[in-house]
Amino acid sequence: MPANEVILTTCPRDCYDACGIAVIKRNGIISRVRGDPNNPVNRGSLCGKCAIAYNGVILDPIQRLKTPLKRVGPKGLGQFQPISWDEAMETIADRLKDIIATTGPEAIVNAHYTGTMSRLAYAFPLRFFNRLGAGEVEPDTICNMAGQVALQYTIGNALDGFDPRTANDAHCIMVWGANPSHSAPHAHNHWLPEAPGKKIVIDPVRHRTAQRADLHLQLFPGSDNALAFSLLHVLREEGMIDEGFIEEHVLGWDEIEPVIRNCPPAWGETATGVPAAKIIEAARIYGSGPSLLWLGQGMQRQPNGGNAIRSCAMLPAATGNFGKPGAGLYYLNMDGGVRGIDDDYVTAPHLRSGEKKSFSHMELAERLEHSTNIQALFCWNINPAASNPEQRRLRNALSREDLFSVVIDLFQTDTADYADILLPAASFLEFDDLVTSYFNLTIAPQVKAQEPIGESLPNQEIFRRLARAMGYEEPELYESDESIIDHLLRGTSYKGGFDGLKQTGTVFITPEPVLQFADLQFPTPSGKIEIASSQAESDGHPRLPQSIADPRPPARHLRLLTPASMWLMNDSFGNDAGIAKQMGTATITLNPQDAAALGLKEGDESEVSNEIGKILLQVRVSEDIPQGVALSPKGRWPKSEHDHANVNVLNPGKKTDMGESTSVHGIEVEVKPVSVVEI
Ligand SMILES: Nc1nc2c(c(=O)[nH]1)N[C@H]1C(S)=C(S)[C@@H](COP(=O)(O)OP(=O)(O)OC[C@H]3O[C@@H](n4cnc5c(=O)[nH]c(N)nc54)[C@H](O)[C@@H]3O)O[C@H]1N2
Ligand SMILES: Nc1nc2c(c(=O)[nH]1)N[C@H]1C(S)=C(S)[C@@H](COP(=O)(O)OP(=O)(O)OC[C@H]3O[C@@H](n4cnc5c(=O)[nH]c(N)nc54)[C@H](O)[C@@H]3O)O[C@H]1N2
Ligand code: SF4
Ligand SMILES: [Mo]
Repeated sequence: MPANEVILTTCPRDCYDACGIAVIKRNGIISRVRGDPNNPVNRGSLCGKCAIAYNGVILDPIQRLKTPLKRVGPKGLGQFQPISWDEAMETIADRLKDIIATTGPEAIVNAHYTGTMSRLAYAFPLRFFNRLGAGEVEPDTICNMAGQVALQYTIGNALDGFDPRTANDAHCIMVWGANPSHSAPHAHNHWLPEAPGKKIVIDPVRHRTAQRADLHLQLFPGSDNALAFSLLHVLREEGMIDEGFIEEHVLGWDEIEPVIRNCPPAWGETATGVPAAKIIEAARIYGSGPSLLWLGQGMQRQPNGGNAIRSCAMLPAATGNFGKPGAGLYYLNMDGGVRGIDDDYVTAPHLRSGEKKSFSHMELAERLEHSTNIQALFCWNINPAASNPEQRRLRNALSREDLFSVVIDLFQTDTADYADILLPAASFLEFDDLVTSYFNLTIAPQVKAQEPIGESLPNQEIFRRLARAMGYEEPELYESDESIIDHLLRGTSYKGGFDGLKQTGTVFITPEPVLQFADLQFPTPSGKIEIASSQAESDGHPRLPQSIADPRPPARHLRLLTPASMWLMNDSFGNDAGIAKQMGTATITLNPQDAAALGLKEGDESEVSNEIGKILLQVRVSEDIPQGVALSPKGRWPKSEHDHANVNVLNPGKKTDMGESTSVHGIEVEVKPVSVVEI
């Protein structure tokens, strides 16, 4: 073994960047996990959170789960005793067989999401659940389903956006409802500043990307629809509409145009809070494209988030910003399309005999309350006791004695505390896999850099063992990681195999930027962009996007935004001491005028409450937040916080207009000084 060794791997977190990582080993032991200096995206640095956590909690044998555990105390208290893998697998298999025999497999529910996004650890376990016939909590309803449905109606494809490399050809980049400075740090640090075009940010919060933009439109949350209509009004007035493109490729412009005519900038100002002059300026910049439109996930986590995305998607449609360099719309860049990675191969849907029964995350707490619905729950790659709405109700439901819970994680999270059987997952540094950024069109290797800590195992291996314990015979359930990785890579443009990828690190799928919708064929029923959508109509939605903004909260109420934290990755790393030190206590940021009206100043303790819960948060005061809005980042571990709660105790879990998805940025709260709170 060489004394010094560098292993190139990739960060598989749920992050736009998918950074290249160099693991430095000395005498066979990891001495440092750092950014790969040759990686084109992150160029040697990691974000602050991963720089700490990948050298902290991820490598910490004290914090990591090391053996399978079985519950010995009351649910929720996290009292466990170690058991062998064999005993764990037998216990789970016995219980599952019993439920299948007495009630049926759909009473076993699979909750999973993006704790890791490496292809196999993210998706291979679904082969097992397909074979089992388990029910599923529809994964994307906790994150981005409203936007997916809306774009599916409008352009027929939510999963293949513009290629970020085409930014060099763009006159304008509009970042609408995303905060790259937190959620895509290297896009913020490199991609955006290096792009030659003008940057426009549309966000209620004046975050660092907004501060650095040429223009920031600071709209009131939930008023994006109105802003889009008003921008279109200006584009029309200024002759910047591409009539020829509309004629050929857009359905419904004639129907929407009369509405747009009634949405002048002055109306837009009233509806959104953005000064009319800025609406005009933004429209002029966008309209003299080619222009890129990045639709963030934040903006669709609003009660009318689907309608907001449909409204915004009219901008590139009306201005012909498709099918040419420097033009396009981005929401996600997933695997299937141009990358050629066959996700169905990994999940093997053919193993399922009946139809999959799934329901929204917004219903999880309610459904879990009843044993007639759910008798066993699997949680892996997800921490719903921290991330889901109705936190108190969910915790109560998870305490149900007759619910059999299996949790798989690297750490003893809040969700893990409710497990009957808790299984230790290996970290991304401990097995080979593939990583694909959902922003850049890349393919990258995840490479084993050390043995799994304790007896922990990759998700894939855990579900192979479980399949064996269930007595399943389908060979798909036992296919090796190597074989799957090899198969997936063969479908892509990269021909060097996994061994080649390990040497090179991240590769782009083509040498030149991919042109989004190059043939201007849109995979909608008509083949055109459907501003007017019969599909939407037959699903019970309006045929056209609606121009109305959400009503402002009633007096003394604020709209609470809880977006990505700079220091946490969703609900991961909340248990890292270094990160806890950086973050300090949980805060709520208020506009100075709201703070003054509420009798609050910087550093005060406040009680933040609404109809479903309350939480104590330390007040920060900042002009970066508009009046009527409050900001408290997501992702703290409830069990490390006061009263075992994070901001999701305030989330009633109302569904969005489309996709039964989360409207977590649509919460309304009251904020009071703690001294006047009645005890
Ligand atoms: N208030 C509020 N709540 C939100 C949001 C918000 O904006 N505001 N955003 C929502 C969104 S967008 C999302 S995506 C969700 C995400 O919420 P969570 O699902 O809680 O997110 P993560 O922290 O990404 O991952 C969950 C767990 O996966 C574990 N994990 C990591 N790698 C592995 C692995 O290889 N195997 C296994 N078995 N486990 C692993 C991590 O340790 C972590 O405990 O939160 C949602 N909740
Ligand atoms: N550091 C860090 N990075 C992350 C994550 C993390 O937790 N931490 N989470 C990851 C995950 S799972 C996801 S889904 C992505 C999400 O990343 P983003 O797509 O950036 O989404 P959010 O962080 O939810 O919110 C982004 C912005 O939306 C704004 N917003 C809220 N409501 C509205 C509205 O009504 N209109 C408009 N225009 N803007 C609004 C918020 O003010 C916020 O600045 O980030 C990923 N990256
Ligand atoms: S979370 Fe994102 S920014 Fe941080 S290291 Fe991973 S990919 Fe890079
Ligand atoms: Mo997400």
